[in-house]
Amino acid sequence: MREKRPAEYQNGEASWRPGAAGSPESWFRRLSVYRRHREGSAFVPGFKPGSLGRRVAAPFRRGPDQLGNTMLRSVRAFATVTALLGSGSVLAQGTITDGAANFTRPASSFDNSPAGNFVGVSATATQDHLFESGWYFRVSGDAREFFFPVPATQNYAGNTSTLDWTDVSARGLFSAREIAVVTNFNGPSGRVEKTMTITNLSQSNPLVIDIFHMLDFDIQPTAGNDSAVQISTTRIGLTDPGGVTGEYVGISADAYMVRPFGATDLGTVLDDAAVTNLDSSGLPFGPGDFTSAMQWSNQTIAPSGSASFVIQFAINTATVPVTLQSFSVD
Ligand SMILES: [Ca+2]
Ligand SMILES: [Ca+2]
Ligand SMILES: [Ca+2]
Repeated sequence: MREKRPAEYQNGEASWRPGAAGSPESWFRRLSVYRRHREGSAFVPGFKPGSLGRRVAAPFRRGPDQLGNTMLRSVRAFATVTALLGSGSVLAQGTITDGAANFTRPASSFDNSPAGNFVGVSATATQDHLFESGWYFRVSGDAREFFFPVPATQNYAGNTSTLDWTDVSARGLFSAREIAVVTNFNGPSGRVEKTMTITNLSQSNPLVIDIFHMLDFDIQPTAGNDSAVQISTTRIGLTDPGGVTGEYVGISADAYMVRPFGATDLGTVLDDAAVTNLDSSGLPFGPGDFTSAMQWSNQTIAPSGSASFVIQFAINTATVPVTLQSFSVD
């Protein structure tokens, strides 16, 4: 249930202040959020897409000439978003299921607002406790991070999805495979584990890369009142006043960061034009609208070698504090 945004816009006026309006990245991100609200608006009593649409669209009425070159990318993106808004259909990438628990990647799962749904894991089975969940990377020398684009192939079978990128972002540097598994537990409760394996396409040069995973939990029934604490180094526990709990762990990650949803949240800083390094700050958090990310820093992958990075997120059950090595080289 996408109750987050209506509350966000009511109590989050600070994030809409004029001073924040100059960032094309933040505007595009808000447009993406808006798009998904449109996708889910039928399920959000009281949501008023019209008023929000005017607010979001306002800076674009000034036109690209006044906004500078950096705005052009967002204007193009806006055209894409507008096309999606007009399509009237919501294409899902796929769903994996185990008993009542299921994890879905909606249409916009491989962009700068990587949507995800995680339902069937709380007493109200329709409650969706996940807003966004996605991977980002920064190759050594890059001036910023990048999200993983739509995979070359996607397979969803039972409780497991397998995504393959034969050449991530067509840079000729590395391929990738993500395997995600959803596990149902009693309670109800459930957990998703994602393993991202990066393979260096060069037979002669090491690949030095930073890997990020971003997670925006919206613990229901209300998104904007989540609290979070540090359980262990890169393992985070969340609570909602209604009783639902969450956990997020980056196994053997080097750092985490937690920030409230808004102009400096993790989805925004991992998509802006600057290098971002997580500094394990932001906990304890809340109550507020939680966003978070994990970082594996400066990973060196040998020529033709591979390395794997693992995250888990869970609702109403624990993540498994895996002690297995997350890094391996073939
Ligand atoms: Ca909450
Ligand atoms: Ca950044
Ligand atoms: Ca959140």
